Amino acid sequence: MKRTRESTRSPYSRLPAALALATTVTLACGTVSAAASQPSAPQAEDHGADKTASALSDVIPAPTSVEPERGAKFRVKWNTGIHAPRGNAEADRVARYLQQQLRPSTGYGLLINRGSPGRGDMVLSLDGSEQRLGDSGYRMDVDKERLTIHATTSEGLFHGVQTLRQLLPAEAESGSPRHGPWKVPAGEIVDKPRFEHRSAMLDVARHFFEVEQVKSYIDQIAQYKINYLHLHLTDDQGWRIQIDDWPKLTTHGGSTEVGGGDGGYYTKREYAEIVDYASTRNITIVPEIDLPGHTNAALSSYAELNCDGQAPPLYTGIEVGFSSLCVDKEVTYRFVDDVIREVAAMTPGRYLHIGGDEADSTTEEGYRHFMSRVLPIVEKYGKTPLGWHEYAKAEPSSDAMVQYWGTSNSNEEVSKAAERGNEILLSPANRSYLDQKYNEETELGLDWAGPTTVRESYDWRPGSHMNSVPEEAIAGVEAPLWSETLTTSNEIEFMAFPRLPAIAELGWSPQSKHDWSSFRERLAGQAASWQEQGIDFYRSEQIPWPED
Ligand code: NGO
Repeated sequence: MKRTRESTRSPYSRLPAALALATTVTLACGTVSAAASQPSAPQAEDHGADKTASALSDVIPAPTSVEPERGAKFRVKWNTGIHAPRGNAEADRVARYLQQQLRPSTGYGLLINRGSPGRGDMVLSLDGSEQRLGDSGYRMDVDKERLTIHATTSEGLFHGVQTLRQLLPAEAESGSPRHGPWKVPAGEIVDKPRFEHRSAMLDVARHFFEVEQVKSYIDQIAQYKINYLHLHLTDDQGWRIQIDDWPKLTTHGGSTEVGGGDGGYYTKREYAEIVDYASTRNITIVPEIDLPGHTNAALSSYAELNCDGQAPPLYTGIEVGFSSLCVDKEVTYRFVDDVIREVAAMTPGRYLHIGGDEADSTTEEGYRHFMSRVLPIVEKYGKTPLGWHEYAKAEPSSDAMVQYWGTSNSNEEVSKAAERGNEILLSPANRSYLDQKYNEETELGLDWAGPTTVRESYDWRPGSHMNSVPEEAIAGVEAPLWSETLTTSNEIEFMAFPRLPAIAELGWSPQSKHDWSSFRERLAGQAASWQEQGIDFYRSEQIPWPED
């Protein structure tokens, strides 16, 4: 990440010096304003060598179908416009997003027009001709004259724009003026997701991350067509979301983190800012309030929530399973009702995650009783429950979603839940947990389910991963990033890249495109773009990275 605290203990290399220098270069004709509102002068055009590294198929996640054409490439030029359909605010937003992405590096105005598309324009089209693509798919047509992204919704357009970003030279991702030419290979891409639910998770409870850090992660995951960000907002070490009816949750319960740092929390305004920002990146936030275990921060804030009426001290270690709300006290359900009501009111998305994992200090009977009271509360406030797979034993109603986080390929409760009609979200810890070390030498991360190499995170099949859970029951995949050992954005990036794109591909691309040897090549092709974006990543030996 470019703008946040630097890690002092990360074992990975920084940007190569040459690259860091290159980001300060200005164009030969002088500095081009990144905020240009008029097309730049023609002399800003760069007629240098064609740096387009990519072929039309060099995209992650792998598109459903790619048909390259031999013809001349499309070229973004000083007078290229972005054509958006008239009278569609959402499509306009995507057009502005594309403009903002490419202005700083190209220095071009990339003006938005809503009349008839001009020659040489980038066209965003919602012409309704692509019903087969569903709400999320797109078709991209590229020839010398024009680049068109067709979709049925702005979501599809947004996905097409992510593909376009990967097809341009990596320098297009720079935050400062760079030399073109800005070419895109000719041909056609037809693309739509395999699974509806493609999620990342960030644990802001073990270590707190500021709003800007969360936004930065949102930007990073959106480029791989992730459409949900699950925020793990509460745990033993911290309560991170303002609840008006129970203010000490944050003033006391949010005041520390693992290792004893200052912690922090999101005010409702800040949280709304995250939700809104995510929505402009086609990402829905799924808030998690982990219950009834993982609640020491709440128990420490309010003595009455404890069975013995004694508030425990705040906790800054990394053990799990020792805390539980008092399932026999009525105040517990008033508390949960208030919290869920307030969190539901802050959540435009469908799902509210109620945790349910590792409730080792709650009896089996107490757990079922607790869930039987809490699940209807979630529904009362208009949300669909989502929970870690342990909560399946409480038999949530059939529209609830169950998140599998185990390391084996079978789980009876999960199979039964699928039979009852629950959708299953897959985040197998030994495959998709981004907090697991890459190998024994990795300084950051945990290793209870790993270590997990890039190949291991890619080489599994979501459709048949769980015995007796058919593909039809799989909602999608999630890549959780727990933060016991992570304190900076650089560290988040180092654990997420390159494994997050692996999970993103499993969620988006058809099984027929699942191919490790192709994936590792395409992943290597992303490195230059990550460097331009300031993303720190792990240089796994399994990937043929280009030489610096
Ligand atoms: C487990 C545990 C979390 C840990 C994580 C670390 C789940 C669902 N509960 O996953 O509390 O942070 O592992 O990898």
